[in-house]
Amino acid sequence: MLVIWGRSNSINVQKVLWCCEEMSLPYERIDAGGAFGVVSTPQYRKLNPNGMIPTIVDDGFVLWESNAIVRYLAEKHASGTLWPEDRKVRAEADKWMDWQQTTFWAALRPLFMGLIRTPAEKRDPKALEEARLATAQTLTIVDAHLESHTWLAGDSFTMGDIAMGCAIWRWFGLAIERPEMANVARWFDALARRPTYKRIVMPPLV
Ligand SMILES: N[C@@H](CCC(=O)N[C@@H](CS)C(=O)NCC(=O)O)C(=O)O
Repeated sequence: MLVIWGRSNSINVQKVLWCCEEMSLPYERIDAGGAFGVVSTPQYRKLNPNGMIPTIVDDGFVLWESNAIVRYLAEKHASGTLWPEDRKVRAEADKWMDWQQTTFWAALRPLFMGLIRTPAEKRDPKALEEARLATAQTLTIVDAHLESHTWLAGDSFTMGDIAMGCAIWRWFGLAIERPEMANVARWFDALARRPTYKRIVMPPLV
């Protein structure tokens, strides 16, 4: 059986869990990272020398990097759905996955870490406000794209929505002021209607 290492409240672990649940793929999850530790042990470092989560072991095949894992699993088990068969649609999905990690999460992470993982007395209000504005600005790109697309890669739900969907809950789930973005809100509502998203991604942020 597929083994997934990582605590369930991690954005990057959630991508993998949600992907599996969308495909009804059975897995065993082992807590690691954060308060669970494990990631610094020599045994874990043999699997993932970065000491990060998630890591998967699939029939002896070890893989880390959340988006690479989602691509691997989607190609293996969900060709034609999460993994679009059309090369251009697949490239679009791929693009949003990379954008989520390199651009969107880079903007949002300081806000998320500041508000959720930092005690109130240690927060830097100026840095938080800068991150809030930078994230809102970055999100206008998604909002404009979703004006003419139902899902990120086009007409159907794909692996691109998985990566960005995990990140967008870190925006809508925060107690912050958010500018109105009708298309992002419509897309988020559609995600929130998926039982798998509700179960894996939408528990309160911790
Ligand atoms: N680029 C990596 C980033 C992995 C990453 O940053 N993981 C975080 C959790 S979201 C982590 O391992 N943090 C240390 C810990 O939880 O102990 C990926 O996408 O898998």
